[in-house]
Amino acid sequence: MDEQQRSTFLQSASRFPPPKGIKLYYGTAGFRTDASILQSTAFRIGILAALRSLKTGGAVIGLMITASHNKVSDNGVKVADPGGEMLTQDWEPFADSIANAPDPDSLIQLIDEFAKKEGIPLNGTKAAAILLGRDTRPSGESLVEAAKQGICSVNGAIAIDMGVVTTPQLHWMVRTRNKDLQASASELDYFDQVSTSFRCLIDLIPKTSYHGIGKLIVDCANGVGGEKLQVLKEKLSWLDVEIRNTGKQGILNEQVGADYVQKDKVAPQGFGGPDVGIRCASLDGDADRLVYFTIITKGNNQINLVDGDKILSLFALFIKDQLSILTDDTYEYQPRVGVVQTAYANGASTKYLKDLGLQVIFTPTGVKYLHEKAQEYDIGIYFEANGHGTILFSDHFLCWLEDRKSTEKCLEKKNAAKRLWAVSKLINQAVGDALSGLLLVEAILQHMGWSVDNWNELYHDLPSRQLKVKVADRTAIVTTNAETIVQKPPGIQEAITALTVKYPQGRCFVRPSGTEDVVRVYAEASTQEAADELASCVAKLVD
Ligand code: 16G
Ligand code: ZN
Repeated sequence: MDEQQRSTFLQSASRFPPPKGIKLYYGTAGFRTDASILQSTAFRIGILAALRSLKTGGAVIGLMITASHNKVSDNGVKVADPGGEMLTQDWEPFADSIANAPDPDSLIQLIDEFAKKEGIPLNGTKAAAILLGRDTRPSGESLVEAAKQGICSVNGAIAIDMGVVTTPQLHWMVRTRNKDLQASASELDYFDQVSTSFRCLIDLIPKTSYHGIGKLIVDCANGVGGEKLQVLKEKLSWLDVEIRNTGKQGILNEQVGADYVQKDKVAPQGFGGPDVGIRCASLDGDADRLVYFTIITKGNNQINLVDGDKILSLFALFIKDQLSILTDDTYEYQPRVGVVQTAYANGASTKYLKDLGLQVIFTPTGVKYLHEKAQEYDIGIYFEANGHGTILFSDHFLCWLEDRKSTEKCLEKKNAAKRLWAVSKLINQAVGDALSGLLLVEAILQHMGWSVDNWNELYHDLPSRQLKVKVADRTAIVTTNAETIVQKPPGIQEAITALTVKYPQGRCFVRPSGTEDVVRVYAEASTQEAADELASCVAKLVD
């Protein structure tokens, strides 16, 4: 790097000293910790994002400031690659090392070495562009400012601030700007695409089978999803949706939101007796997770949870139905459909999907792993039980579909092609998106004429239990086979297996969390008592 670049880095980096005595990690989904110690990380990851843009030939890169479903005093920094997917894992070690560089000199040295190794030009001859977004956390504004300073300290790099957006909106804008060369893909374009494709799916519902399915109430976790859903509601004025927990009163993620509802299996704040039996949904704080639920009885907050596995099952069923209208076994082109889950997927969902004749693959926890696997298919559908997931369509499949859509003579087949096309436009192919996912669920339920109970009856979840165990060093546990087998320390897996076989339909695994300093235990069995007992016995093994 030349002297001018070095002195720019020196000056700007000295304004953002790192916190003392704290080690920061990129983690499963970027850096995430107390917002008060993230200034230097936001600044440094701004630099990384600019380098990433230079490395990818000037592609637009995303930088999102969010801590998702964490408490409001936390925040986080994560990077989106040119396709809108998570930052390539090859760059995570570099992210860790620059975040932890103790002073500006060592930071500059690390950047210099990395840029040389990766062949990244730092002389200002190439342009770089970073889209910035943040959720509604009060700390977001100053962290975006720090990130901007990092970006602008790299020769040739510019920062484009998209303001307060959902995480999936930012990923979508990055993907759309790079892929469709729609240089200006904005939030308005996102709303247009999502609402147009949703309307298209509704218009394609055969009139004979159309049934109203009643009101939907949405818990927005007191986060960014509330104001964005309001925009969609105004565009789709006939959609019967009531929006709650928009953040005007309650606190972000506090006893609200998809993570709370899914983990604790209770209704969020602001929901109660009058809502019994009504179809409800919860988004998380940055609107990339979605679960549905119904309140069972008045007077308590117990719910029937319709989790990510069931959203996945609904999507997979719809896609399979439409594909089977379009092609039969003798058809020359058979699109490859893959369903991707993690070990947290309820065993009953996996059985349901396999019984549908679908190929089910498992990956470790974390969107980056599921997304990567789903990309191997013509249609890759992935979901975590926690409600994060999406559908990916290969370019090859979309070309074929476009052709079928325009040349098909049979109206039924033409409509099936149009529906799949609309799904590919509605669903956010960059990353799981609670808003577009919610509209797809609503469109499919309307298409099927299904109530939320009909949907929930697709299969019955096996009873399960999750526990957290605080241990001295969670990294001592090393897993393999998509986190289902403990490799280290020796002996633990044998003990888990010996306990598990005692329970009918027993399944159990342990893994170190990627976001908290705990080991997580998951157990499943034919009764709730058995699942609880298995989980607590295994928790004692790792304690
Ligand atoms: C993050 C991941 C989520 C995963 C969770 C696991 C992304 C965008 N988010 O929230 O996919 O399920 O971590 O947390 O990748 P854990 O490792 O603490 O169980
Ligand atoms: Zn989230």
